[in-house]
Amino acid sequence: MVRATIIATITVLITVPALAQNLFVNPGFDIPDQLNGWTCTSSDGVPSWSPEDRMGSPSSGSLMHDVTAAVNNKTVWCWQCVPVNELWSYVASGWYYWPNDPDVSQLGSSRWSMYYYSDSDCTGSSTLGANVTGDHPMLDTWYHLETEETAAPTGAMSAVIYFITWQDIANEPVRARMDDLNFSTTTIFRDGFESSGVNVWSDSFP
Ligand SMILES: [Ca+2]
Repeated sequence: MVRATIIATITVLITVPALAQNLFVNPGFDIPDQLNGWTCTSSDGVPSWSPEDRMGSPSSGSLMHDVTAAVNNKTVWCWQCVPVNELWSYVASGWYYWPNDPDVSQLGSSRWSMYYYSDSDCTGSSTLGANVTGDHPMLDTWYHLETEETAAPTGAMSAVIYFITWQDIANEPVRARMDDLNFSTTTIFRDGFESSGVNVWSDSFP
């Protein structure tokens, strides 16, 4: 009986992964009529809060981008600057939705992009982390999009993650919503020995 309990406990420990902390502020757009925590561009369209939540929650909403440019390949994007640790690995992800709306052409794409910075306020030298582009073969459908996992370079202290809605063709406006955005580390132990030292490790047993 004891052995069975121990085996059951071990099984639970193995099959329940630790949830990585989401480093974004307001990642699910829970505050009505607000884009708290997010900074957005508006030169080629309008970013706004939408009451339509991905899971249909009446107490949450989503981020909406309307791109209405008179030239090809224009965007509206929103981003956050978040702290990172050098040599830790990170991944950005989120959900996007292109509505079937006669007012828009929907010829475009959703794109996530992240950059690492050498200073804590997302200034200094920058390094591209990852880019990823999502298609929307069906309208009125939520799709999940995730960047590849990348390691913050030596000296990195912060990162910017851009959530971009891209309009392909001039005067063919597009509209997309985003929700449940995430940026988190995939590193459990600091320093996977990519650096030349082992300073962050201890050799004493507690
Ligand atoms: Ca939401």
